[in-house]
Amino acid sequence: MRSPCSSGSASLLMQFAIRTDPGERTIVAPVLLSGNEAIARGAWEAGVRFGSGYPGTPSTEILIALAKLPGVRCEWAPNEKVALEVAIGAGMAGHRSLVTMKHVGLNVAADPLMTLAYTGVSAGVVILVADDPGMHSSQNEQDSRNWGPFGKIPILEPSDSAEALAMVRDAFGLSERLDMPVLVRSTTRLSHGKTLVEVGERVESDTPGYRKSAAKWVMVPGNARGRRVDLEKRLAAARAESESFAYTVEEMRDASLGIVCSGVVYQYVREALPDASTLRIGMSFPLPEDRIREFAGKVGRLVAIEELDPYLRSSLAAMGLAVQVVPVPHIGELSPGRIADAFGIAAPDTRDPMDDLPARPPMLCPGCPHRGVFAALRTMGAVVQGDIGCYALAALPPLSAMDSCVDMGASIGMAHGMSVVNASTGVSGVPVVAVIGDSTFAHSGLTGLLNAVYNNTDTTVVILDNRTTAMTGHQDNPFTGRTLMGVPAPEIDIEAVVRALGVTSVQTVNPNLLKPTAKALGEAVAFPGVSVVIARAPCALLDKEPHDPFAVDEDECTACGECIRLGCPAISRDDTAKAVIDTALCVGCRQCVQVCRYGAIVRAGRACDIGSGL
Ligand SMILES: Cc1ncc(C[n+]2csc(CCOP(=O)(O)OP(=O)(O)O)c2C)c(N)n1
Repeated sequence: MRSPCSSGSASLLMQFAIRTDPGERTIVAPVLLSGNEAIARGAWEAGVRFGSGYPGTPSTEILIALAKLPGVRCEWAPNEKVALEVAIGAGMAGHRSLVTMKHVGLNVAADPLMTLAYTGVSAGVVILVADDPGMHSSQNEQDSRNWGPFGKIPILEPSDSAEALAMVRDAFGLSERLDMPVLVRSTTRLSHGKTLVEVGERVESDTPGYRKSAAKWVMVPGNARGRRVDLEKRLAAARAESESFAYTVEEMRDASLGIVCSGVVYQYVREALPDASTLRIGMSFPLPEDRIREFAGKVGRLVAIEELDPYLRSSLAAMGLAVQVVPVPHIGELSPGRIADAFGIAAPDTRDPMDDLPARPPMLCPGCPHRGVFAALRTMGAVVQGDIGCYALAALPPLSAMDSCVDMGASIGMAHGMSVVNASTGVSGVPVVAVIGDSTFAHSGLTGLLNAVYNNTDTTVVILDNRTTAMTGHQDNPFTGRTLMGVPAPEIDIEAVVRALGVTSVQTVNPNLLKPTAKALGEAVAFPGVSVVIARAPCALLDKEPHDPFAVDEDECTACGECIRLGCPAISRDDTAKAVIDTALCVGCRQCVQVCRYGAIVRAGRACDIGSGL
């Protein structure tokens, strides 16, 4: 497998797939696809006509790729719960539907998910959930296989791009046969790694449209009890499907060691333990217990190797099998080297080339408009309840201007909770401020704001409106005025939304202008009640206009470090501790110009002139 990388375009996916040979026959050549591209292709080949999701690494590219394929409508939903509900409705109306999200997104979608197992589906509904072992870009790591037994939902786990395509393609038929949603679990390496894939043709599905059935769709207690019993029958059918599932593959080699594994871990096992026999599980819920017993009967030592939770090991032990415990880590991402270490054998050459690179802590980009807000909040000494987005980087030095980051939307609730306590314990003078991005506000900030207004505290909310969902790669959201299909959409007015939620103190500022931003924040925290500041300036990466860079006039620089404290990657110190600006990185946002009390930051051309004595 290649190391994680961003995916290519879906149109390439179409072009490379089909070509003509010298005899003018159409042939389908293998193509190199990322797991995410293969998932999109598999859904498309299954005749999927609707896709919905919310961005989240490592799942984001799936829906972007699917949206570029013909005959499919794809939508970004404001959050994962809505995405799933929309897909349930589309499936109910007869369109095969794919829903995509990252692992934490499934927590948000858990409410409809848990009842969807009861109702079942009409046209197939497949939920693609991408886990992030090792937390490359997540606030926690979760093993989504646990949703299988918890939610009583079949789970498929592809081990490379080819299987991802085939399993997703087949998952829709499985969903319809079982009358159940099907969950496909990916992980970062599968989603972003690339392997060869044989693509096929699209087969239009002919699932019927909506048929009224209150007993199936109206989950009031009287009906839900009946569906709960019925669910057991459907689970029994799922167990039978698991036993004959084509993507559960036994490979007998040296029978002294038998490894049960699933997903991308299979690739690591093959590399680390090439002689071991393997049982690669394609459907990890319900497990193919007969096939596992059969495999266990053929091997000496039986070991389960898996990423994150001991899901397989516990299941095998619960089946009464003598599964041995090998200390493979259950925290973080696995690798062939980590598996070899756990078995006490010399690792193949599996050193990660990244190990030799110097650490490069993530930072807000040069010219990021979020920086101006955090510079002001730090000066105010505010307690800043943070949220999830690029702006979480403001928690790192030198800005160090964020006090929490828990989950999407948490900032407003946490700020309100702290304000409740501060008011009752008489703590005053320390402003409590929530900061939340535009996409995150749409995702789950609205209800937190409604709560703060309803329960009335002195809470200030800063909405960092950079006109995009930047952290996951610039996806549109309800406030940007464009859909995932690239067509104009109503541009929802944040000010109007905030006022409609009952906020009377609403200001909009350009956060690149530091003084007006600080003034607005000062007024907002002094306001009795809930106040909102909308800090609006486009993400620096979206601004394609060339801007003249700035440079430091070394004669004027006093090495005070004020500009350094902005945490701009373009600014560093020279060996005399004076500031220097890398003009190749500087985008000319002027934030540093505004904090320099000595007028030492000037247009790059002028600094050169001064430096050369002209
Ligand atoms: C429940 C959940 N869904 C998705 C994500 C992935 N994710 C992290 S931040 C973010 C949105 C960031 O956009 P925004 O709030 O506008 O801030 P920006 O990055 O643009 O500053 C997303 C989609 C997540 N961490 N948790």
